[in-house]
Amino acid sequence: MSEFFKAAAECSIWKDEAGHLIDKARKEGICLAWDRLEKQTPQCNVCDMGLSCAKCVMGPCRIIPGLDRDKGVCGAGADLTVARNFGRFVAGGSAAHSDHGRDLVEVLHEVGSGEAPGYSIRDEAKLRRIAAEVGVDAEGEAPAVAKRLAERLGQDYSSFGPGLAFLSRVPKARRELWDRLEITPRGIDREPVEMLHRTHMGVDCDPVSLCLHAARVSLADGWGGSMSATEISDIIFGTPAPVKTRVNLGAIKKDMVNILVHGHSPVVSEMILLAAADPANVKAAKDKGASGINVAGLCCTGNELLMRRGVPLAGNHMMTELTIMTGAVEAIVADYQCIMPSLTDVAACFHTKFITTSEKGHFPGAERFHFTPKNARELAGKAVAIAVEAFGRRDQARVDIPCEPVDMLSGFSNEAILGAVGGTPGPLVDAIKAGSLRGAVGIVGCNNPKLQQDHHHVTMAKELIKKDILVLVTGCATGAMGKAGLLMPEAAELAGPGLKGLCLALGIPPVLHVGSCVDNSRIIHLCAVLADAVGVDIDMLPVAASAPEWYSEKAAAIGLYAVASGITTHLGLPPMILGSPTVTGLAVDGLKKAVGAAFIVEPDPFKAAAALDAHIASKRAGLGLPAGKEGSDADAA
Ligand code: MSK
Repeated sequence: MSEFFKAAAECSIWKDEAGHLIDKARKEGICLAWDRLEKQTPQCNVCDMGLSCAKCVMGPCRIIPGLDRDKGVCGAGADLTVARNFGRFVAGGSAAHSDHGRDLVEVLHEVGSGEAPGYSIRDEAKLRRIAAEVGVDAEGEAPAVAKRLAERLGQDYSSFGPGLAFLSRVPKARRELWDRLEITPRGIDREPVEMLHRTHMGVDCDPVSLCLHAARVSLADGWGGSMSATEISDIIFGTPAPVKTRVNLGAIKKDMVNILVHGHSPVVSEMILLAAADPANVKAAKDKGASGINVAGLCCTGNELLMRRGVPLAGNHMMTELTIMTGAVEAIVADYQCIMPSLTDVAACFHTKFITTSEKGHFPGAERFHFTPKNARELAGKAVAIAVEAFGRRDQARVDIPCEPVDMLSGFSNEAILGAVGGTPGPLVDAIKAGSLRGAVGIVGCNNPKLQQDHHHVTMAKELIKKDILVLVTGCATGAMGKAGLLMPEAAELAGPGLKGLCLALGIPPVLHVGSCVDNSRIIHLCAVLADAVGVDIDMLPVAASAPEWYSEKAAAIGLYAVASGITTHLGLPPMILGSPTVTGLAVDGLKKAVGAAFIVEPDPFKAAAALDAHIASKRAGLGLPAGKEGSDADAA
């Protein structure tokens, strides 16, 4: 093992980081997610199968066919009950991402209107490029272009606009398939609202129809709300380019005022970053005895700052409570999504201030600000001042930061990936055709306390890169890969010979960090670009996706839009659909006939990686490509 991997391994082992602080919490009587899971176990098997329904007050009903309870009071059986529940689950995830996208559309509009002090257009070239792409006049002053682009993308949320702007990116064959199946999304807001309508008692009673509409809902997210969130964030805050940074709890600094930004939107966290660098605030921190102000990220807000600014990532989903357990966090500044309500309880056990910033995200016990583009700069200063004040109340005897941070590279936007190979997809396609790059897998998503966090992400990535399969990573999988050292060019030594050669030639890692949850839109867009370059539909490409440790509704929406876009997707845990043979059959098989891709559910990461490898091999064979260098040097080592 090289010195680099020794350093990563020393701080990547679960017991030395998470396990250490879980022990500390138990000694101090502080309850964490793992303890709550234990108290909830055994969990309800009927709910787990998707067979419970609480959508009307004739119920709640539990469908248990073996016990002569094969229908709910309304007459819905197992298939319909599961399909209704799954449809609403996907709608929740799609709505969350897309409402995040709406916030970006609104900020872009206010930037264009001159009503967002502190914000600007950092990537004017991208602004004009995207405007031209979606048919907006790209000439003239940048603010005017920004306003016009925001108005155009805002129309995507309505049913009465010209249609989702980014559908033009979808390969023609896929668009025609969606039209035939009647799953082309018509409006970002319309599809999840229609799902709520369809799943009201007495509307859509066909489980297959509901599942197809769930696909439509998810596509409105992937090619609509999430894609707008990604592209507008790049325009306002800058398109990511490779940047070196660091990851793990060591991103929290013992001698500094530590502010952790948590949630998903870059709109607030970028302002916190600016305020933390303000000399007046730094002086105030020094006056309190700190050496300065340190901002680090959590979850996907962390990913946003990581990608664009190289701000270190303190932790992913299952590390959020544990960051507070270090005793060195002065403030968590949170916007929305994936923020455990328990954080206010854990924060109350320390000097940590929990600050919320979104009109939508209320947490009793938190210090509450309502950030808007107009007041963001001013409120960010106040939030930083609260953190500085809290430093004075820190009990240094309770500070316990168990490891040193590990180096990682971030910033692999599609522009950066294509830029690294000369600006066009041609060299990537050539590498795939030659077999030096056998394919690519996007490993995405969360942690789940039902699994040992990070283990499944890392195992799958290591297994895949050995087989010359490039891994793209987003969201909370990023922290796992970073801690394992897989996001540094040195990790090429773990890859098969073809991928290793590519990484060494380009100076890139075999696992590329491409962003946050909404940035999975980068992956589907890149697949569309590659499909067009090869001259096939997306489902023919040697690509796949995986969410080994997922938990959230958003992850379900991502998985479904990937599948509906033609990308076979692995899930490490099954969704709550196993009570329906029809819905389960569709997910793992029937969708393949409809959209050319399906879900693979496999908890064992080694078996899952083998299944994705076999899938990629079959896609290569389908394109008449050589098998590639399976059984590589790294595999044999
Ligand atoms: S934050 S959805 S735990 S990736 Fe995007 Fe992480 Fe999953 Fe939330």
